[in-house]
Amino acid sequence: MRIIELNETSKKNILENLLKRSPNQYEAYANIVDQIIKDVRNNGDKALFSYTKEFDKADINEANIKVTEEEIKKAYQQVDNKLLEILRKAKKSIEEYHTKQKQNSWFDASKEGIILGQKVTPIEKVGVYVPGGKAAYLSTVLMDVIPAKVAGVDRIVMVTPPDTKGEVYAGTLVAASEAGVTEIYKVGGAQAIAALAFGTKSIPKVDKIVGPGNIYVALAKKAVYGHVSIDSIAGPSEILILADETANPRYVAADLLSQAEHDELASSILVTTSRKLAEEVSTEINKFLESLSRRDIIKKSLDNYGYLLLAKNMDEAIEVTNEIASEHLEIMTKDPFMDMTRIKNAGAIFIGEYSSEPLGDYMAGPNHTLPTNGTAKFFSPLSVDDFIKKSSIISYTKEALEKVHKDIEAFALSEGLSAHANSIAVRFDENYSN
Ligand code: HSO
Ligand code: ZN
Repeated sequence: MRIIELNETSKKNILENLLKRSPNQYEAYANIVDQIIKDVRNNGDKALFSYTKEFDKADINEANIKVTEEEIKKAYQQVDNKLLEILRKAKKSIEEYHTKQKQNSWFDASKEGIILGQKVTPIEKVGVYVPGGKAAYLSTVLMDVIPAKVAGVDRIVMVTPPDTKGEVYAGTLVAASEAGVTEIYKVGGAQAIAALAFGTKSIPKVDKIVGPGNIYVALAKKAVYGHVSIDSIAGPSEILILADETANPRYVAADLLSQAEHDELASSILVTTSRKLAEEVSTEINKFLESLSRRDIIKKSLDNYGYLLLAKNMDEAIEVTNEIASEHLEIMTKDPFMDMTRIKNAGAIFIGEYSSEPLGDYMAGPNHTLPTNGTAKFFSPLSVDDFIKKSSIISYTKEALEKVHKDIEAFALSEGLSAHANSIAVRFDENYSN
């Protein structure tokens, strides 16, 4: 893997190159996606079934679109018991972590005659998109559904594309069922997103759509935003490891490779103050590489978006780490907790040499749906917050309103809004008609 010394030019080039991986680069597909959305919006199920025939080569109709209890039972028979146990263990820790995120409504009556507050309400209906077949990560099914359940979402509607026989991958059905989903439809792609956003005879309209998908799904989510809410648009996986001379090069190499295997567009970056570490990591990567089953994908991803970056000192290393704003950040330095306090931008931060990234993908409990492509500068991990909304609460007594009524009236009149002023004044036997 290439070792690059950090300076203004190399930094600029790397940041530019990394942005090429963003789903924002695929606007060219937006026309096709818009057309599919319009068609499903106008023609409902008819369009939905016909796209499913065209793209998934499956015969789906009103009678077989919804996954039945028998299909779920059959799926359980196909899934290994050991895997089921692991799914249950993961579910437990994801549930525990997300339960801590729950926010309560609050009411504040500290001022005379005034009650102010915030009422927290779960979103009523949520759609969860799950990619088809082997592309479906069972861990992601848990990560998308469990926070919605913890938030108290009433109705979770899952969609996933069928195979050519009109069947859904057994693992997806089992993971969904373990997470508590009972309503699953066999549709995928932009057409499924359109159906969730606008509703068809078979598919209920939801309030928010979450879950990763291919570029058509990502663009469709973007296009229906505003009609419904969406989670963030997930780009390819990323890992950045911040390490000094104390880091174990084998661990660093293995962790860089772990994310590179996701996708040819995945990005794996080491930022280090130690040239020796960078060189050893490069050697270790070559040693591991040949034995890994997805080496072809890994090689492409490392060639395109893999870097071993040499910083002059820890200040520079942390500065570039914050600029890249990686989805995953591992810190393997002398004092990783201290260095963590200087990190401003990262989706998830893994501290110390026994906190390798896949721990967070599967078992630790925090969500693995994280901001990518530098969006950790302004987005957060998927959480219970994504599945709630808040209403403000305001209650004044007559005495409390009396103390401020003149001010409000004057404020309203300064904006030329006499009906606003009047709605306050009328309560004190005055009125504004101008
Ligand atoms: N690392 C991925 C999530 C995942 N990894 C699922 C394995 N399975 C998110 O960036
Ligand atoms: Zn992963």
